[in-house]
Amino acid sequence: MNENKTNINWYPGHMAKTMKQIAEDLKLVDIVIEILDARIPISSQNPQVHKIIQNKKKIIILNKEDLADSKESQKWITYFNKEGANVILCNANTGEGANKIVCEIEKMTKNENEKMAQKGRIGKITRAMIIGIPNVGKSSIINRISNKNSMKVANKPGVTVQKQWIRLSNNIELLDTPGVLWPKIESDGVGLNLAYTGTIKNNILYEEEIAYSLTKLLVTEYRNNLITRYSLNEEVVNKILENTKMEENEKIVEIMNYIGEKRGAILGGNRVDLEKVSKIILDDFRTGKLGRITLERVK
Ligand SMILES: Nc1nc2c(ncn2[C@@H]2O[C@H](COP(=O)(O)OP(=O)(O)O)[C@@H](O)[C@H]2O)c(=O)[nH]1
Ligand SMILES: [Mg+2]
Repeated sequence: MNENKTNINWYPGHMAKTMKQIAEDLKLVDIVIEILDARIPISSQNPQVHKIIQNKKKIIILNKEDLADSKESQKWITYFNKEGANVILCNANTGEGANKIVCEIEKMTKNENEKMAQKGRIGKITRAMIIGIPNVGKSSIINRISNKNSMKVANKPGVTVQKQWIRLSNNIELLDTPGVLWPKIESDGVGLNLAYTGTIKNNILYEEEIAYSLTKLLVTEYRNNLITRYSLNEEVVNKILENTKMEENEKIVEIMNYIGEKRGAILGGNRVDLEKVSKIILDDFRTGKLGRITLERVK
């Protein structure tokens, strides 16, 4: 459970190796539990995941739901349901939602188990594994589950490499190591989403650029969250945004300056410390102090 968090360098050889490992683990399980970040469900999904898991039964966990906009999360649930996945909203920090995993697996396997029982085959163990890109909360969820169910089962016959299984119920077991997928930065938008959430440490973009883009987005989609968090005067904000003499980017910087003034992020000569403001905005977003925010919308 101590796989590298953020700084995995995904090079093709590493991807191939990961793919192979996950493919091997997949042979041992009936159900795949894919963890996504509820704030960025698409950007936090490895686009090759369908290829990797093929037609295994799938549960999608929208994790960090405490940080996401509830009404958008509901839309995402509908979206993934339409794709045929069972969806669970989860906050791995409190464990909320994690308890639904067992129920969901039971629902999914009920028919099959009943059919087997009719043929006299009872006691089949359903096995599941967790997959997802770094930082979406795979380890937190596994920890949550294993604290409650400390009974571990090891060394299945026929399994050469020793696998640790966490027993979730009489007939459900979870592989205790997750499959770590790589994030795929297919577009600037995806790269930014992964940077805002701190999912990837972005070496290409400066923190100020990330904070600038996030502020721009928040000004449009979550203006009240900014106003509330930094006690901004709504009229002042609107005046800046409606100022026809300013370029779009100047307006955003002006909003950041305003936030800096409010937060006392001031350098000598009364200049606003934009580096500090950027850190404040990003940190407040990532820790939920800016409220529940979903960056990716169902189209
Ligand atoms: N707010 C919030 N933070 C979470 C949640 N789940 C995980 N985290 C945090 O996200 C970070 C990455 O979690 P981790 O379980 O290590 O992710 P992994 O890399 O997928 O195993 C940690 O700082 C966790 O505390 C959640 O549901 N809500
Ligand atoms: Mg982990």
